[in-house]
Amino acid sequence: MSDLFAALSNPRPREDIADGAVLLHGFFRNTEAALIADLRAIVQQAPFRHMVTPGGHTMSVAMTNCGAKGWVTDRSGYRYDAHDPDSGKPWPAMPASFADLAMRAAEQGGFQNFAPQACLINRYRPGAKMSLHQDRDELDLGAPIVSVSLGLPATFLFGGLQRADRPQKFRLEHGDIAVSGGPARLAFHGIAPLADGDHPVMGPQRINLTFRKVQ
Ligand code: MD6
Ligand code: FE
Repeated sequence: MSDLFAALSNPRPREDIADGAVLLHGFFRNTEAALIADLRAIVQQAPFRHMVTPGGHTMSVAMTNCGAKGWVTDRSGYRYDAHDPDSGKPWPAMPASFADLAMRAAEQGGFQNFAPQACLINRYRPGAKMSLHQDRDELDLGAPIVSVSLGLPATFLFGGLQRADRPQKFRLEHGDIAVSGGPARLAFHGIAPLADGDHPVMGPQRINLTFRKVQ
């Protein structure tokens, strides 16, 4: 499908959600097959696992990574690490299909030359959620975060710079990309518990890819 046709067949291709944050609905529709094939290969090398927070809670979201650095959490804290702690091996390389998509989406969000070093891959089964948080483990907060949704729809909670700011709700569907940077880079955000369902392409799950410049 051409980008033009995708745009014409999508009633709301672009949704500005905050100063510095935009949702690009249906953005990856024409590159879906390569993206999913590359995702499967990554997960074979570095399987999903439920990590433990510094506070000792096992996360309901299962995670893995690709790229030069991967985000990890354990009892000692959050950090970026070049190695998968489960295997001791470097994380799988970031495929061109991932890096190209992230760069094109960042450009649409107003951020030129985005070169992500890390891609955190989140897997939600029904009931899994992501509590409100800020992404602040990256040294360069001038770079945006690009977030790609696959599979079951989710409710994205997008708040302000204070944890107590009441979040707004946005629907994220298969093919949607969020770009958040600038004044929105440190906004609190999360994902409401995933509803039951069976996605025609991805099955009973939601996968989210978040691309970051780490250093
Ligand atoms: C998710 N996303 O969509 C979780 N972080 O499953 C995030 O935590 C996130 O969507 C930073 C920027 C965009 C995001
Ligand atoms: Fe986040």
